[in-house]
Amino acid sequence: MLPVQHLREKIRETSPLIHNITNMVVTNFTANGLYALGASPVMAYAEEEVEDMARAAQALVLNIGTLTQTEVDAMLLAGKAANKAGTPVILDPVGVGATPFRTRTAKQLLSELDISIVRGNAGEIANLSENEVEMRGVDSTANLENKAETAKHTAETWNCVVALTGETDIVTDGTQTYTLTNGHPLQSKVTGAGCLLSAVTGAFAAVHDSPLEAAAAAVSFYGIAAEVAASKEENMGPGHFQIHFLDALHQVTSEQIERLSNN
Ligand code: ATP
Ligand code: TZP
Ligand code: MG
Ligand code: MG
Repeated sequence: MLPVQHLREKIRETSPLIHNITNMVVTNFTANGLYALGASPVMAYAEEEVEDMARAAQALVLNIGTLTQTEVDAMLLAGKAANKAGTPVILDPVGVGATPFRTRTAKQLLSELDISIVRGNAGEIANLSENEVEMRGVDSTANLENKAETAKHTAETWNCVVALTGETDIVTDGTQTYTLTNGHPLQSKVTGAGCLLSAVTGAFAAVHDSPLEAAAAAVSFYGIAAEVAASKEENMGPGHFQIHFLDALHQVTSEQIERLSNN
């Protein structure tokens, strides 16, 4: 059994500081989602301060959704400071495969930094190893035959934990693999659902030594919160879902975690 409830409580008790260098689309949603979970978000991008902020944080989340070269330089500085401090670094390789700049940058971050966990959709994870999968902007169009093999291969290639998400979620370190099925289709109709999950994964990694268990517990908790949110109204659309989802990240009970968990 994954320690989902235990880690969620630990986040609420210790309120870990999560340093995000993320994209301009999801910044506010990410900060609100981390607050709802019980963590402390901070967004800091300037080269003059990213090393100090990364050293002060309990996790660093790098997200290349709207990257610029200046931001990439700051990510490298922050990542090296976090590595030196032993702070977990999470990468969301948004849109890898859509343009050469994104692919090159994600691979550079993975080569030069010690990344604990990569969280992405099927197309992004496939494009991080030798596969070339078509992307529609930041969305995956991949209909991969074997997502578990793809995730494992990327985990082995970069020596990290990989969380490949979608209708079914795969979390693996290349040796041990969790297949998780909580979640709701409305998550794919809200921008930032993946980006916030990467930040939430950072919060779980901040309070647990095993990146594999932390990532799997984060994905499980997040999917349960989505199901709780979607159950609040009949015929719910993406707008109301987004609000109910933030509430659920805050309000999901231990009884709901136990009852709804599909692991
Ligand atoms: P994309 O850009 O392809 O939407 P993403 O980076 O937003 O990808 P997702 O793979 O959509 O990330 O994952 C975000 C969350 O949404 C995960 O918790 C995942 O389990 C959930 N999710 C996405 N699609 C579905 C679905 N059809 N059914 C259930 N859960 C889903
Ligand atoms: N464009 C650049 S970043 C971004 C968009 C739409 C947000 C992507 O968020 P997610 O969580 O991958 O859906
Ligand atoms: Mg999405
Ligand atoms: Mg994404």
